[in-house]
Amino acid sequence: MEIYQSLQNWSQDTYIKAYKFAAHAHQGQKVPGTEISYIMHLSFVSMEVIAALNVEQEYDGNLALQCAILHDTIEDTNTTFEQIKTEFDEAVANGVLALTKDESLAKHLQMADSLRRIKEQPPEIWMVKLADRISNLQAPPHYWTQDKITQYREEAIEIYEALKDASSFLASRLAKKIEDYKAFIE
Ligand SMILES: [Mn+2]
Repeated sequence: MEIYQSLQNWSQDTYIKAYKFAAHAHQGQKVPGTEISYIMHLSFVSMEVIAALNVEQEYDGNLALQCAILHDTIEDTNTTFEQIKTEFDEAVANGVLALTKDESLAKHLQMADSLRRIKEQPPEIWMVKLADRISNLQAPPHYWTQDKITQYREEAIEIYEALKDASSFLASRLAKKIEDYKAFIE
């Protein structure tokens, strides 16, 4: 039997552990505007990260993927920073916290604040934010107004400008999604 010398820089077992944790944490949540389980979003975000890791092999794939899968746990579930630190490690917990909006701030300040905190983290965390917005630039929920859709696209440009240096693969994919998203603006 041939042993395949993989260049893969992440582990399936690490992925599964994070995914199970997130599946429990997000249990019962749906993708907004649909009846689809919320974890589909986590599958898409982590898939985008894996696609980037295939070609940008200098990154810590386990850090990127754990943060991709867990990125909404502090923001959207009862999960705490301490729990993630205990169950995973401090780098993962710091990454997830940076990816969490500070809801004590006024809404219009939250994105700039989050981007500033993400930029203090390693590039793997920047990649997750790029992958998150790539995944979210699909057809908007039916109840979004034109203003909201326009604003969401502008916010995506802000994310692109702030974080593009972490991954040219994800940056070019996000640029394409931002272009395509014009189709939803009347
Ligand atoms: Mn997300």
